[in-house]
Amino acid sequence: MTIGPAIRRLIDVEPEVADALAGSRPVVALESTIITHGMPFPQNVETARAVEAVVRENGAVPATVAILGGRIRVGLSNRELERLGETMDVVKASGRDLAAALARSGSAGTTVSATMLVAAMAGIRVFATGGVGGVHRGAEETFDVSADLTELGRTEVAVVCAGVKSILDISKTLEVLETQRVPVYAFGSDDFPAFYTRSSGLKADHRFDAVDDLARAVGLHFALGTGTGVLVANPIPPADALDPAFIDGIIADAVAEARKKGIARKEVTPFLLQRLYELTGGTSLKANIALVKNNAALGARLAAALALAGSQT
Ligand code: PSU
Ligand code: MN
Repeated sequence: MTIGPAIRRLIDVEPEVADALAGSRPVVALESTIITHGMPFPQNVETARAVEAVVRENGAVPATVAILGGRIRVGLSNRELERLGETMDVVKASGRDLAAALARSGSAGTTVSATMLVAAMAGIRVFATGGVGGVHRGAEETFDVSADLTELGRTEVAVVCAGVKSILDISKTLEVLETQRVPVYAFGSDDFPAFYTRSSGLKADHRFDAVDDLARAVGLHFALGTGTGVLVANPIPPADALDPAFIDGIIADAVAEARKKGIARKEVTPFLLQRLYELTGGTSLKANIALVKNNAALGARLAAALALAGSQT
């Protein structure tokens, strides 16, 4: 994708973020569907702020992406984060919804797919979140495959996540990433993590134990001009991980309920996330907050290592 002045005119980049980018200093993009549809108020706003603070503590500038009042925004103020988190009925925008949200002068939380797209337009290479979308269970019937995977297959951004939740079919998700030529790098583990737990029981393609080594691989992936993103899978810290039997049972119940109710398309993931929160009595939320912060720290360290490597070449 060529990012010309016409596209830049549609994006408002916060001055601090713009300065950092102009000076090739580390910036980490953050998504906002996690705020609007991924967590309840007020923990969503508290987490969004805490995550920005973690990015700063680890040496990078945070750039939360959202659509506010018909403008694509890269970097939000505290007040704007709060308004986004407390407003009910904000739209969930994946990449394909961006133009319609702008045309209606609306506001929207951006998913991983939309945030990757905007990050690439703004020149941001690293993006941290909790979990990415993937291939849903039963996709052989429903065809429900998240646009996040398609985006990873065509947009050069490294997405740091804690793997994917087993609300998804993790094995099929890894198959689609392989098909799309998206490398999966696990940090400090041989296994691909399953969000609430450190292992999905499936291996990641590559393991890196040091941030510098991870940054080398990510930097080379982009230098090769392969045109695809990178999925960095960072397992939840051991102290915050949930018991697999406990969470898997609850996930199975939530998935069955969604199926029974005929929930489809973009409603599926928000429905499941909400039910997990309710059925675990908030335990899932605590784990979720811990792993997002952990990913924000790794994202910032990765962005810093990439910026340093860039300044030495
Ligand atoms: N998975 C999570 N938490 C989230 C999401 C997914 O554990 O908040 C959000 C992200 O914004 C992701 C989106 O990009 O849901 C995927 O939605 P869908 O499955 O409809 O593509
Ligand atoms: Mn879907």
